[in-house]
Amino acid sequence: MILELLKADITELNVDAIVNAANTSLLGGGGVDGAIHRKGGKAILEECVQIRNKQGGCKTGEAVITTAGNLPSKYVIHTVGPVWNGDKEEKSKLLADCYKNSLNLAIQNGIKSIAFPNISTGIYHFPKDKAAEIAVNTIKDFDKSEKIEKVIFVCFDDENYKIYKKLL
Ligand code: AR6
Repeated sequence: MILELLKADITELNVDAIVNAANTSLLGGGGVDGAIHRKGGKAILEECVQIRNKQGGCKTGEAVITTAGNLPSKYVIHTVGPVWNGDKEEKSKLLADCYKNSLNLAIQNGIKSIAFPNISTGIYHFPKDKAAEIAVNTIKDFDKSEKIEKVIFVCFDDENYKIYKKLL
């Protein structure tokens, strides 16, 4: 598994799957979620609504998959990061679950290249250095890593980019 670091807008990447930092409603929001739905168009939202009707949204730490509408990637994997408050251990575990469950879903769908945003580090206020450590360690320790060819960490802001550059 190749690990790559990019400072970019994740909606512009031509990879098998981009990951969305969604919320439990799956109905869109601000940040990267807003950008993905805006650029991807209504096909993504329609599939999210179907998933909601079937299973009632997506729990924190879990992941669901849709096609990518008008985006250059083939799929969007929507995962829900934890809101940072209080229980650090519980929130850290949930953030690691986001990365693991997204990778497992990727493997189930034959995805070879996947791009992650810095889940929970925007509106959900997870400390950026701690989140980056969890992201990198979880990906490095992933037990089925031979099934994925490339993981791209996509940073949007300078602070995250600097943190990841140091870690990687
Ligand atoms: N490409 C890549 N990264 C981006 C982009 C982009 N186009 N836009 C923002 N980021 P956030 P969260 C980065 O707030 O903290 C939504 O309303 C951003 O700099 O998008 O998990 C959802 O619906 C930050 O580092 O997600 C939820 O309600 C990272 O993406 C809530 O926000 C994550 O920031 C989720 O909050």
